[in-house]
Amino acid sequence: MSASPLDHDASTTHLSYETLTLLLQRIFLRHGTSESVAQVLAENCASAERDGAHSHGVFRVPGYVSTLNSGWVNGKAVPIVEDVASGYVRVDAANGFAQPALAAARSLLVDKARSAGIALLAIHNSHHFAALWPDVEPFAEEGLVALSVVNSMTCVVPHGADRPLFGTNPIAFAAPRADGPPIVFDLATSAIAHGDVQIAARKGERLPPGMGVDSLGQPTQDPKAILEGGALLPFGGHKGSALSMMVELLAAALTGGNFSFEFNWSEHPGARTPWTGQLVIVIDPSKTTGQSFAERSQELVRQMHAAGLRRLPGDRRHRTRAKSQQAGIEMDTKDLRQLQALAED
Ligand code: NDP
Ligand code: PYC
Repeated sequence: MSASPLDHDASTTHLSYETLTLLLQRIFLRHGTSESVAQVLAENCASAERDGAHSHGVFRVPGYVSTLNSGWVNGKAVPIVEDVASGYVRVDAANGFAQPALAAARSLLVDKARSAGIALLAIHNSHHFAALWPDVEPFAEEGLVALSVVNSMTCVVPHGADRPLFGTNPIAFAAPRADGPPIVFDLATSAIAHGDVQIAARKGERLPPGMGVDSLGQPTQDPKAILEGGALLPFGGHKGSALSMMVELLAAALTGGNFSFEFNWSEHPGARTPWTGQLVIVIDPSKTTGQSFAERSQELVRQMHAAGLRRLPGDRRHRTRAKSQQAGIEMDTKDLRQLQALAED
C-alpha cells in the first residue's frame, strides 16, 4: 500500500487513502492553495478515487493545477459566511473553491437545520470541479437528509434548442437509513458527465448513442467531436432538460452565482473550473411524525429489493470503497508518476 518505491514493471499500484491524500495535499499546496484549501480538496479528490468515482478523482488534478496556475481561481480564498435568516446561510466563496466554502458554513448550517427542521446554504462566487456526493453524504451519516445542486459550464443543448447553454449540472441527494450506509445518488443532468467524455476520448472509445452532437448539431458517438465544437444532450430529453434548468435557477439565480453561460475564462488559458454557484438544502427528519425516517427509508429499500432490484445508487461506490480500504486504492502507475511530478515541479 505504499506510493514509493514503485515497481517499474507494474501497470497498477495500490495506495492507502492517507498516502494519496498527503500526495494530493502537496500538489495543491505546491500550486498555490492555502493549507486548509489543500486539505479539503485533497480529501475530496482522494475520496472520489477511493470510491471509484474516476471522472472526478485524480483524473481532475491536472485541471486543478492548470486552473490554479492560470490565476482564474483563488486557491487561498477565505470564504465569507453570512447568517442571513433562521434557515438561510449565505457564503461568498471569494472566487475560491466551493468545498472550503461548504466546510466554513457547515456547522452553522447543521445547527439551523436541527433547530428549524430545514436550512439552506447558498454559495456563490465559487468553483466546483468535483463529484457532488461528498458534499451531501456526510449529512446523511449524521442522520440528516441533504440535497445539493451545482451548475457548471455551457456544454449542454437544452431540449428543443439549437445551441448549448446549460452546464452538466449535477443533482446529489443523501438520506439516512436504519440498516446500512445512507442512500445516495449523484447524477449529472446531461446524458453523460463531461469528465466521462474526456476519459472516453483519451481511451479512444466511442460513446453510446444519444449522448451528444457534433459541431454541426448532428448526433455523434465520437467523444472528440463532442469536445471539439460539439455539445452534450440532457439525459431523458425534456425531463432532464427541465431538471438542468432547475439547477441553473437554484445554483445560480438563487445563490447569486453565475449561470453556466455567464463567465468568460478565455483570458485565463488553462482555466478549467466553472465559476458558478451551489445550493445545499439540509432537512432534519427527526421532526417527522410517526416511525423514524431511517426506518421508513430502510423499508423502502427492503421493498425495492423484494421487487427484484439488485443495485441501489451508491452501492457500487460503497463496494469499491470497501475494496480500497482493504487492498488500497488501485491506481495506474503512470497516473501516480504524473501526480508525483506535479508535487515536485
Ligand atoms: P452516473 O451516471 O455514473 O451515476 C449516477 C448515479 O446513478 C450514481 O449515484 C450511481 O451510483 C447511480 N447508478 C449508476 N448506474 C446505476 C445502476 N445501474 N443502478 C442503480 N444506480 C446506478 O453519474 P454521472 O455520470 O451522471 O455523474 C458522474 C459524476 O460527475 C457525479 O459525481 C457528478 O457530481 C459529477 N459531475 C460534477 C459536475 C460539477 O460541476 N462539479 C458536473 C457534472 C457531473 P454509483 O455511484 O454507486 O455508481
Ligand atoms: O464532468 O461534467 C463534468 C464536470 C463539469 C465540471 C466538473 N465536472
